[in-house]
Amino acid sequence: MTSKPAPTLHHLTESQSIRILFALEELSLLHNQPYNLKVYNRVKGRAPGELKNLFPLGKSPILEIPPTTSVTDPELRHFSTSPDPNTDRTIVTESRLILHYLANNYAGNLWTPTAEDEARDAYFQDFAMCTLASITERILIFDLIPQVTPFLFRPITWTIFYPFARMFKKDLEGPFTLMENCLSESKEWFSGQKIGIADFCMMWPMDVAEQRGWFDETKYPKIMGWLKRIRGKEAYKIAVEKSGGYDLKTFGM
Ligand SMILES: N[C@@H](CCC(=O)N[C@@H](CS)C(=O)NCC(=O)O)C(=O)O
Repeated sequence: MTSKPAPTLHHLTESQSIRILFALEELSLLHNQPYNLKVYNRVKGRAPGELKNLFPLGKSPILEIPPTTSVTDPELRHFSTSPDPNTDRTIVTESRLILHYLANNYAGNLWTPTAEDEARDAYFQDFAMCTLASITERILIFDLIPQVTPFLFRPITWTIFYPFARMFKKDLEGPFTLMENCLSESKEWFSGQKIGIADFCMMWPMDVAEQRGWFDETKYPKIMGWLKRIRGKEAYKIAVEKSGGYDLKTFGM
């Protein structure tokens, strides 16, 4: 496949941008598609202000498409912004939209599900970004507050917030059971017979849950098998190596 001008990923350490980095590495290894990477370190746990020069929200991932690249998806213009009127670069934000952009413009049919798996792939994309991520993010707040509280006050915040974290962790049981029941020998990916966008989407909430110890692998062996398949991929290993840090226990703090 002929490669296109390299897009640039603006990546924040210890962040969900890892799935875009992983996808770009897959494209680099399998399609010889080059990309540029700019890594930003977290400052007191947050994104540095300079990301706001690219997009007003200043969150990562941000994918910058060089001006020479034609945007085949006209809808994207609507969701993108070009803060510098002198450049015609396209800025793409929102992880799932970026993954779709990469799939439509660089991946050929690499991540296109079979006709039979189309609905499953679409379902698990939304499931990962909405259902699962909203639970993991809720738990994360209650888990992180005691962790970032000054040492002296930590027992107080822990006493207040831990019961909420424990209560919300129970909300993971339903989604995990559904996920476990959907994986099989013939459909070992959330996208179905082959890895696809749903699998990239699922990585972040699952990495958070597993790294922070909210996931019991003995109860959900098929999900653990999926996680190991992802982590065993060359592109994933390279992505983690290049990411500048992917420790979701400490978030680099
Ligand atoms: N909905 C966005 C979320 C982006 C987002 O919240 N990114 C986090 C990293 S996990 C971030 O940049 N946080 C830094 C901050 O809020 O200061 C997406 O799907 O890409």
